[in-house]
Amino acid sequence: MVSDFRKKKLLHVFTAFFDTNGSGSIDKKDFELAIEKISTLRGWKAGDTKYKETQETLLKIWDGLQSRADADNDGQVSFDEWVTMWDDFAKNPGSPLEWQNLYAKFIFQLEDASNDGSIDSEEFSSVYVSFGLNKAESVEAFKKMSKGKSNVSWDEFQGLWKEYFASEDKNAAGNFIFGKTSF
Ligand SMILES: [Ca+2]
Ligand SMILES: [Ca+2]
Repeated sequence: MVSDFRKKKLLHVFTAFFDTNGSGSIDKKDFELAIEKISTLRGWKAGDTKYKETQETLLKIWDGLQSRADADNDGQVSFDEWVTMWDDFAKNPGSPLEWQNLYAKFIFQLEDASNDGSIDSEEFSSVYVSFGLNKAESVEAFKKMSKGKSNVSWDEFQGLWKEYFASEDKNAAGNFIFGKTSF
């Protein structure tokens, strides 16, 4: 059984970051849209190296996600399939799937716009605003996640990431890594 609290966290990531076209399930089209959206945010054009890298990474993430989560093989990852997959992760957060690692790294690097190996409040909140989240809430979420520090490193982020998907503790700092302050 996955608790309501964890389900709400999973729903937030599903809705805000994966089901890009709002169809109620995740499929390849969502990733194609996300590639466009992120490239527009960063000013990359089709043919640019960064555009191609983003496309390659996101399509790899989709392949990995679909092959592990799409249990009924209909080309769509439903919310129930999503929850089942993350519940498997939560049982053994030390052994993530390859696509889960890729996605964690992708989000971190997307936020680390200055490419100095850590993310700050402005970098964090501007990415989430581009995904439709509220700026003030994202800034607040950063404060909670960083416990008041101005930066979060990749090492710290990986620990916070595990907490997001596995922790039942409502006060865990990891609950805030996706820009939301309450569930
Ligand atoms: Ca969709
Ligand atoms: Ca499915």
